[in-house]
Amino acid sequence: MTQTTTLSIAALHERVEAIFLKAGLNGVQAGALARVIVAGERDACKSHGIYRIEGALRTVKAGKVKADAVPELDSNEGSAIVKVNAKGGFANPAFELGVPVLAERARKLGIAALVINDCTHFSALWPEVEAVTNEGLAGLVMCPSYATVAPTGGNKPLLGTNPFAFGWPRPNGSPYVFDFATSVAARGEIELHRRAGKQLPEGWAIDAEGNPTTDPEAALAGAMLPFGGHKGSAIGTMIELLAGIMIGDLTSPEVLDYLGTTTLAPFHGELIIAMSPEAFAKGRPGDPFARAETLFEAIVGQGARLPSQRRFVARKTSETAGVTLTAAEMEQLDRLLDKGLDAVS
Ligand code: NDP
Ligand code: PYC
Repeated sequence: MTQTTTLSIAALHERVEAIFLKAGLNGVQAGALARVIVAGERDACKSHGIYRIEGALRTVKAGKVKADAVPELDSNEGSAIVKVNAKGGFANPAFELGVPVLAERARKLGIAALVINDCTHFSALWPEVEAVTNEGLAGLVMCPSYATVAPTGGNKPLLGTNPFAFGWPRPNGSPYVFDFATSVAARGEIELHRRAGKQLPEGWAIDAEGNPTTDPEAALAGAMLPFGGHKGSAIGTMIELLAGIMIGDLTSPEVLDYLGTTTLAPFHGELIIAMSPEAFAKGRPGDPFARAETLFEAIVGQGARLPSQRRFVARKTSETAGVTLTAAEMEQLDRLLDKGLDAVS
């Protein structure tokens, strides 16, 4: 039987934060990174859990992210556009700094956007979209990545896996949240298949010659495919436009040029839009939250499940029983804590 260890969420957080502090990150960076990585493990999202620590440390060691960055808020008084410059650090502390002002502005104006510039982003988007729904607001979050996805009809990496997340607050329960890559799968999933020696499902990727492949190595050397053919390709392109070009930050091909590799976490910007359902529905019949519940009940009533329900079930289990890690994962955490940046190449 494989040996496992179960840790409380707080104990796992303490370990992960200690790893980042040992690696030279300042408190604001280490705390925010530990929160998002532990949330990934807690919610059984392995592709953005502790597996991401090494990539973050490699990026620090390569000098492509500033370990001591302190994000700066430009609240742009009265405007619907709030900006945070991450100052070359990770996106997560920049988001934490900007979200209270974003929420205050969206409640006042009905809609507001948070623009994060000059950040390294490796995490899932649902923690951010849930921070918006926790404020009683609907949220849209998106960012580019690096050129790893061929546009539909093409055969070379150009678009990023460009994640896209949406959240709707529900007064009496967990929010409605979806969050996915605009490629068939996140790149982290391909890497996890490679590490496990498993073939990919068909339709995820093409090799360097443009032929379909199920070999993770060939897929990493070739290109991933957008989800839903031309539809995912267009949404991925929209994200390059809105969360790259429109906010004056890097697009996925520019990120790859800058980094020269996909083994480091990507450096670019991020766009978060918050909307007040009450403000949009004002003067129209019906309560938007009650009407949304009717829609959700109809979906579930057909036997379908709402996105994020798997995560919320996993979260409940972790909150009561803790997070279970394999012996290899525990060894990885111990090694990273012991050796700091010397543990990564
Ligand atoms: P998945 O395909 O695993 O899941 C996408 C969403 O669909 C989730 O909200 C999931 O909910 C939901 N879902 C899955 N199956 C069903 C179903 N049968 N019925 C209803 N809903 C369902 O996501 P991806 O692999 O595309 O992305 C994984 C993560 O990677 C995301 O969090 C994304 O933000 C992150 N990512 C980050 C990038 C970055 O640059 N920072 C780049 C690319 C991806 P549930 O979780 O409950 O199953
Ligand atoms: O899983 O595709 C991915 C990814 C890219 C950058 C961060 N996550």
